[in-house]
Amino acid sequence: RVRTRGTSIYRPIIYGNTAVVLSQKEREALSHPDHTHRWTVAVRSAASAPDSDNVGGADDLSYFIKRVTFKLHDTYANPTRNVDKAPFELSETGWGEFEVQIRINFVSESGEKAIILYHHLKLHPWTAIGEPEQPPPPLDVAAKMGPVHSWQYDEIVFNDPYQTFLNILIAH
Ligand code: SLL
Repeated sequence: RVRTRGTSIYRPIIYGNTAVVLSQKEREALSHPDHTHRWTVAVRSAASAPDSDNVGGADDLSYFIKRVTFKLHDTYANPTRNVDKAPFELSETGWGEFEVQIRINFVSESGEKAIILYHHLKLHPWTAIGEPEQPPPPLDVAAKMGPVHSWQYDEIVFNDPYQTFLNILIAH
């Protein structure tokens, strides 16, 4: 297999989460009534324009990503969650914020090592900026404020990729 020399190519992504407060009815329907939020953590393409419902594009990243593993807090049953096809996202319910480890494995043709990203799962809306001691608003207030979004932009850079992988990237 041939590595290209002096080539660098990147793919823009966003990763992060959205969260909503569960209604009393929804909470009662759960096997964990102490859970207060439903959230979705995801890796998405940043190559196409976001629309109002979907942060990031609807692009399918599976032409270069084989698997995304979301490692959740140990309080979750089976905290290691593999997602093997697009959309690379995971939804859960819970009561607390924590750091999610996001491992991205690339298609085998790439010969690339996995990369690991970290995202602080955000459930609570911002309160006053510059007042870090401020507690989050009570749930009924937060519910009226609507979904919480926390997303980061990044670029996955491939240096001297294999020619076959470069062709795959360029073809998309
Ligand atoms: C901490 N921030 O650092 C906390 C951890 C863990 C959240 C929060 C669900 C657990 C379950 C859940 O929301 N865990 O399955 O009941 O200590």
